[in-house]
Amino acid sequence: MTTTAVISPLTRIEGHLAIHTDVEKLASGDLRITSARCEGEMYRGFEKILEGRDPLDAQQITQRICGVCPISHGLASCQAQEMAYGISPTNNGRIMQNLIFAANYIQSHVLHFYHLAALDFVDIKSILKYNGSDHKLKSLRAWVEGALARNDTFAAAPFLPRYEVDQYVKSDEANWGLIASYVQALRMRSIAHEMAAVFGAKLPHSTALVPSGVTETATIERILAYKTRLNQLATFIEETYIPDLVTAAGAFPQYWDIGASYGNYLSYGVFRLENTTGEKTRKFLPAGTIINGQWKALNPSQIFEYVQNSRFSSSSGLHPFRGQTEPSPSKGYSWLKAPRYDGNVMEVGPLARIMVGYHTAGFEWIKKEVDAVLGSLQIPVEKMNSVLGRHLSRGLEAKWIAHQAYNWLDELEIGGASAKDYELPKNGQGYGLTEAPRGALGHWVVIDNYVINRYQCVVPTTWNCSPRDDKGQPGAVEKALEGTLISDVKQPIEAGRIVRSFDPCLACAVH
Ligand code: NFE
Ligand code: MG
Repeated sequence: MTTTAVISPLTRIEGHLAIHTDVEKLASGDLRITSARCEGEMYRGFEKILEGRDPLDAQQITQRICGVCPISHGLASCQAQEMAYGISPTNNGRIMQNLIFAANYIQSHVLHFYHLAALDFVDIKSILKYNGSDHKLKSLRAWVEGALARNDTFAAAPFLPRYEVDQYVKSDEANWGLIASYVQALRMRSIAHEMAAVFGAKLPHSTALVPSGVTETATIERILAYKTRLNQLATFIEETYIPDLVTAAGAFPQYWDIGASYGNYLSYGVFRLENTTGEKTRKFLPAGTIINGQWKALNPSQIFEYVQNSRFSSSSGLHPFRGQTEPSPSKGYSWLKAPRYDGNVMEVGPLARIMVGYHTAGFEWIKKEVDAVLGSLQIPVEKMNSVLGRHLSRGLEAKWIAHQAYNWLDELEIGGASAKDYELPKNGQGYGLTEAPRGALGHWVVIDNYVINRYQCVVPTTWNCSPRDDKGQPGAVEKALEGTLISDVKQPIEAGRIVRSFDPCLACAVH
């Protein structure tokens, strides 16, 4: 017997995503997802908005694609323009860009674990049983009680589980600890935003990012303002985030075996360590691809976007330098295009960065770090291709980036040049490749007669949540859902956990 399970909207992500699955009942009585379709439910049109505008508007306008990862879009745009203008960043400009980006990364990873994904695992209703003396938890309990007494489920959300299933952390003490971290994480995110604003002027959408660097200068006061906040975040990551991650992994060990996708990974590399632009630039986390278990260098000419199953009438299979964005609402099943690398479906994101780094020559430190953690958990590296592997990757990255940010602060030269002067060319083209917190992000710009002629963004969640391509290959999330056993078609929490492990941002994906 075949039936369907639908999650629409999929909450606790950014943007509008629906998940449609076909489910079969096995002879054993188990329910199993046989196929899945990810539907990006809205169109935004940033690529069209940019056409005809001054190229220097792009790093400001594209930041508005998303309030969670604006710095990624701003920096991808700056790098695309650097290539088009034939310029490179200054030393201080590049380092301050890294510091702003590091803060945005930490904010995003903390957001995802605590405020988006954790409620798939934590029994948030246990707050109603709280009998301890922590004043924050007591006031939270009173707030939820009040909302429930008024029958105001809107106010009580997100402190009510969407699904009434017996699949949450069992111990009240463990739940209360995780809920306390949830509350603390809100404060940590605001500290991360302040930290980004030290060199970025404001957050979420930084006004300071420009091709070749930033508009702020490095002063002792700013370095100290950044460092005091970094100290708090680094402590939170080490003493709260990573231990909570280990607690969650220990409570749900089956999720090392659930949610595997193709095992093909793409990373553009992130945090420039030298003053150049392009795929050869040395970075803190490296660029590369893994296809069928084989590491290969990144070749950006292998990126194409397909639209046979997407709501676009554009030609299918175009490289982003020739990309088109022609909406066609009655066609296909998603507002996402389907990016492919040399025809392959690729997973992007923290897991992809870590698996690429794990196999990249010269980055043995990544392998050593990952092996040490997996050794302590007694998990083989093959199981990283899973729900828990994705969560662990995010936590590890947050730790590494926080540590590295101290080095960048030390490298800043007080009062050094933050950016360069340059002439805008009449014609030109360029691309900027970076890694947003959610994965590989590229912007491609073509300039004609001083204005943007074409602008294409290929975004992390467009890779992960893509619909089927012209060959019928399911996207990475669609593939990860196939074969999953679920306990209830009306409450498919298992599917929600898989999709959220990718940290989707549909606002970005449809751009
Ligand atoms: Ni809107 Fe973004 C990140 C980008 S995701 S969050 O990270 O680019 O698709
Ligand atoms: Mg696009």
